[in-house]
Amino acid sequence: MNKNKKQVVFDHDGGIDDLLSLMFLLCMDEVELIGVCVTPADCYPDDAVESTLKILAMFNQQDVPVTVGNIIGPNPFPGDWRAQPRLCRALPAFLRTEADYSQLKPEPAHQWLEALLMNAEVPVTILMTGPASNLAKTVTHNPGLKAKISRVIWMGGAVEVRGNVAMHDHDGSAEWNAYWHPQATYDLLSAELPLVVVPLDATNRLPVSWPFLAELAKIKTPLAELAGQCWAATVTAIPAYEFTYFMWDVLATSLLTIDERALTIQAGYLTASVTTPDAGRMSVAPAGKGFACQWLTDVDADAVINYLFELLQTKK
Ligand code: AGV
Ligand code: CA
Repeated sequence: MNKNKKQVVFDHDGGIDDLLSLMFLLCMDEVELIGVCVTPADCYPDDAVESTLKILAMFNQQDVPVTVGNIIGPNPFPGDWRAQPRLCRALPAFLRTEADYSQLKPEPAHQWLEALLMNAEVPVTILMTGPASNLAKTVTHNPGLKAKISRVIWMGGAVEVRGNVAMHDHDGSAEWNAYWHPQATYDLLSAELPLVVVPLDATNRLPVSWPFLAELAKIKTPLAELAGQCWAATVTAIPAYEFTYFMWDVLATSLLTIDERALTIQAGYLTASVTTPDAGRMSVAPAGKGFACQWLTDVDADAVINYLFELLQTKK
């Protein structure tokens, strides 16, 4: 363990921007990745595990343990979305790389996380870019472990903007990570961890736009090329009701190390609904009714993009 580096557990759910997030995280010199949890939400876990192991191998991180969650939220993601990141497995850079399956540990993610926190000598940062089911279960089961967590960054929720769920049992007010397992969302908030939520309010500023892709294409490193290929896969494969892919998870990941002047962070109280028709909806609540946390209300998109480009250029 390198005590000068931030100790980070990354819990993701295998989407294309989750995989991009793993690449960016591994470019950060100030971060030591100590484990990856795969939540079987917006992915098929076999795809997500293989792509995760291959990205770790690309960065020579074959010592990092990987686990898969066995908690399944009540509101499954659309199958087309879950299948979309399989495309990454077909890219030449992935096909050329060997996955080391000895990194894949047999215990379910939340059990692995509980043991990791129990044994942690220094507080751990937890980055989550999928539903919060593993951490919610861990801290509900063993609240004493909260002392071992220095910061939680979670991409999830829509606070003062509309959500992105379009399902027959829903009024559209929730974001998908919060909706997949509404009770986990509530449990995460009610644990009152040192939590920063990265909701759609902020990620809406960062669409994967054609000008963005054109700027990225000017960086001619192998990693920038690979990132461009992954993002290219997001411009068409989107079902009818939503045509824009955003840098949801990548923004949340950048919070690990970005200069905070790029961010507008609000402190207050949030709560979440667990019932239809607005399950997973997050809202601001008065003190006593909601749970203390912080959330991003806005972000300087140019500053974030410049930072991402910097990361791509400094590594390999
Ligand atoms: O709601 C955003 C979350 C992020 O963690 N995910 C995708 C990101 O990984 C769900 C999602 C919303 N819209 C989507 C999503 C879309 N059009 N395609 C795939 N996933
Ligand atoms: Ca995700």
